Amino acid sequence: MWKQSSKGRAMYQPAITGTGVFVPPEVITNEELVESYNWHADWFNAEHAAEIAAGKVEAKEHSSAEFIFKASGILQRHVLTRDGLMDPERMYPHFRQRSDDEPCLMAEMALKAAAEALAKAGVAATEIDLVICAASNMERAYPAVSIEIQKLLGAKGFAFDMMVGCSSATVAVQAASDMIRNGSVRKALIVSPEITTGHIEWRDRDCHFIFGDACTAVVLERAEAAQGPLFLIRSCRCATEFSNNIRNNNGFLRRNRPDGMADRRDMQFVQEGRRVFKEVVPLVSAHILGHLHDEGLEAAALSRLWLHQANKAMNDMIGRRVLGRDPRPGETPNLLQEYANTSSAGAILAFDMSSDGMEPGDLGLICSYGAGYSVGSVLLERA
Ligand code: CO8
Repeated sequence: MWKQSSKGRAMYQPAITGTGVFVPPEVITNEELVESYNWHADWFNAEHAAEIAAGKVEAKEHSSAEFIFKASGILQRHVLTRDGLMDPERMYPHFRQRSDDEPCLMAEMALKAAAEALAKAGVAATEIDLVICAASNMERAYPAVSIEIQKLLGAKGFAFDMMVGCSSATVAVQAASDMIRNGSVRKALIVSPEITTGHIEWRDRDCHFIFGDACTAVVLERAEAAQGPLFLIRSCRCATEFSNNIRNNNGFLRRNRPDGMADRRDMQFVQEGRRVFKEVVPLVSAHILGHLHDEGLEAAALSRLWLHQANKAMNDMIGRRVLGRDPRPGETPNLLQEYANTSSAGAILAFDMSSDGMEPGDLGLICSYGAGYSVGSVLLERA
């Protein structure tokens, strides 16, 4: 399945031949989350009673499980550990110190998801010649987490890390599939280990409910090399447009700046949720329709729309705008109730868990969106 490019070089058809998911077993329900947050709010208000009375510090209001489900569609989230983040005086997870000779936490998650994706594809890790670790945050600056994963797998070729917020996995699919199409890479592995619990602000009721931890893995290769069922990658589209509405100021210059090492709110995830909602829905809907238009397709041609799992109301609106009607059950899979927003892993999680029943020739589209702003869509054909 290859053809000549206009310059006479071979071009190959890229395909997704395996996906894998690792979801940590520990769960926090909305009720448990709200109970621990409300303890924290009461403890905070008591600790700062004098400043609150003097109008110098704002008192914290209680969170509510009903609000969380109504505003987001989330009922629970999976987390690497509940240890620490349910402690009202701490409110962030406790991870044990690892030596530099042990796999880092992101690599450990990635290996679990990768094992499943490689097994489904029937590909040995030693056949992989590109590893991309695509996630919204990295555990360290260098050496690249992807290179550690490459070594632990025994993969060949090269590896790099990629950070494009919640769109990291789809931007990585575009990069890897273009390399496969051009022949510079034969088999690629994309992993998205998202430790969202490490950089969300659990002490802020506006966002404490949004995220959960998960890792996804995707194997891409030439369609002609596939050992089993596959999805042809018809095309990819990525777009970015700068916005401060989802931001995290933590970074390597932190200690160099005044108050840089203080416990500052902007060192964790910060967002203008309402504005994100209002601005991203039209951006993503137009992006998907533009992608389909460029492919000469109507939305009716899609049998599945695997959207980023950020907010149920947001995805219902995007589904309606793209399809021009209410999505039918299962057409825009929703996993938010169980997993919450798992950042860049979310859309791949939806694809992995909800692609059954598609027949050869059926089309589906993965679309993720988020910080940046960023949006990435991948048009797939069941083969
Ligand atoms: N309990 C009770 N009341 C609450 C709570 C709570 N937990 N939180 C807020 N309220 C209150 C507010 O204070 C407000 O009160 P008032 O009316 O008195 O001011 C009222 O409820 C309504 O608040 P909002 O207007 O904020 O409520 P919304 O209906 O807009 O819902 C959402 C809030 C759910 C955040 C919604 O706006 C949303 O989903 N927006 C889009 C968010 C989104 O998609 N963001 C993308 C982020 S993902 C991404 O890009 C990845 C980034 C990197 C990953 C980071 C990992 C940690």
